[in-house]
Amino acid sequence: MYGMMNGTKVERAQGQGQGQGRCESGQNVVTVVLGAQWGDEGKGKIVDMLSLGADIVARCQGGNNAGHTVVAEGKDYDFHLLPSGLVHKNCKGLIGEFLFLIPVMYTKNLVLMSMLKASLNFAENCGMEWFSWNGVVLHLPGLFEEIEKNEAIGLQDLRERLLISNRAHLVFDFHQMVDGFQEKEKGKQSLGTTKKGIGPTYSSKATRNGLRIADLVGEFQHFEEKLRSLVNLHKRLYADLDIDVETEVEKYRVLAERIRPFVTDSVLYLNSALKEGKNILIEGANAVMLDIDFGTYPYVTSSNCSIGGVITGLGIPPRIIGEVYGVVKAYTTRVGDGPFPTELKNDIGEYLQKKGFEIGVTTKRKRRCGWLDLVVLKHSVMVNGYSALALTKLDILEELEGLEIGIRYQLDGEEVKSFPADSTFLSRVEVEYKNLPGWKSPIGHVRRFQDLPPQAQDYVHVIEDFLGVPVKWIGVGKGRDAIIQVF
Ligand code: 2SA
Ligand code: GDP
Ligand code: MG
Repeated sequence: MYGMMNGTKVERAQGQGQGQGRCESGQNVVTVVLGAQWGDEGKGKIVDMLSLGADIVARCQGGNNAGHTVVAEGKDYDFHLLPSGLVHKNCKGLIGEFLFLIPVMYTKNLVLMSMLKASLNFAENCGMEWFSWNGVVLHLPGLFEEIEKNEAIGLQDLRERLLISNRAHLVFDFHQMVDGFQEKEKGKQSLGTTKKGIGPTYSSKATRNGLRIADLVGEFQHFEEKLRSLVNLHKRLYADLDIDVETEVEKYRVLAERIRPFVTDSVLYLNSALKEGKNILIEGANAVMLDIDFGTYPYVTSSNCSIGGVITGLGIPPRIIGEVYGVVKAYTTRVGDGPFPTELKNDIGEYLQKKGFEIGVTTKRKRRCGWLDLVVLKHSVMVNGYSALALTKLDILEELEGLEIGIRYQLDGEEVKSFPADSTFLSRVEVEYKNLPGWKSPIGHVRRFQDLPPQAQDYVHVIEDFLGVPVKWIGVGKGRDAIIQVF
């Protein structure tokens, strides 16, 4: 099965993108899941699904600005620092059986949802570990809060599976306050950040004033000196900053002991795990259009949310990366400020927001909504080189009469050939659309591509043909099983 793009066949080959595999040297490869638009594409759901075949699920960048949802076992989980894969519970007694089952599934290319469901009992008993890697910025009070919240709703053994990189940077409460101040100072030019202190923490990292987990669990006196100096630096910059440094020092004296058991050298750990044949799944946070280099700067977050961030945020060699899955929402959303060429400030935008329940998982802000933008996605494909796509939330379009897909930008009558680096320029472009008919029938129950209405199939083909990348999964509902595996 294939589509065409500039004469290029978009093969949907059996075996392509089957999750974990092996590179030429026989070593296991790492599977990566990345957001292909402005975030909230449904990465959490896809990571949850793929983590059935993973021993390790890791985050490599961002902080608790991210919000990933998993709907499973009748519960809605939201993760911010914890990777979404950990809904699958730990029971060390069954690791052997689980590791045996996965290679059998892969060699026979039978990673169909029915098989996955049949193996659920094993997967739910896997010994999966999860990590916050060096590229992540950690607000430790937020991390423990998140762990406790998830323990309270039944997620077991979280602490036994937790590992933290000694190179991860710490987000302090004053970073979060500064985030708020900076937004206020910007006034009308504000970025609409989550105010989780992400930008100020990455700033401290880049100016080499930041404090890392290694500092915290090292000689506490050295940590205290560095913390006092970082506080003073921020107080000099922001006169209104109200920090009781003595309380902060004592708070971190306690947190140092709480976090110590989980700290590891991630480079050594991950490379050893790969040699031992462990399957590693990386959950990207945020998305390519929020990437500090390739996104709609300055309306971006402060990490590399594209493929580069996986390497710098993990400490693994690039050739070990296997499949790179891009998660694409069937329309576009953006939360926060910044240009959004296909935004719909009308009834259809409102319909998408309501029907799609487009509300920020971290801040509860309404997400802005618009048509699918293939210009954005073309840029995203070039940056990340996806092996296949997961197209989510196709069900949200099911009531619409007619659909539009952005296929070209124009400015002053001229075609814009590359994705604009200048956000002012981007805010002025006009979008050329391809019109498609809607299918006007529910698709939430559909589990095979051929059972989708022909108009919905066409919608998927247009995307594949334009981008030259096959769509491997189609989301038709928020639940774990509401997905079509196309090949
Ligand atoms: P920040 O806080 O410095 O990273 O904000 C900078 C920009 O990045 C956007 N951003 C996000 N966009 C989509 N989803 C995110 N996570 C939450 C979610 C967002 C929420 O899952 O819904 O709850 O509001 C996320 N995190 C950061 C942000 O809106 C700024 O435009
Ligand atoms: P992430 O940040 O990419 O993990 O995405 P979020 O969790 O922030 O937002 C995605 C939202 O869409 C969540 O509420 C999911 O439960 C929901 N979702 C994911 N896939 C689908 C789908 O295929 N259909 C529907 N209706 N909802 C979905
Ligand atoms: Mg999100």
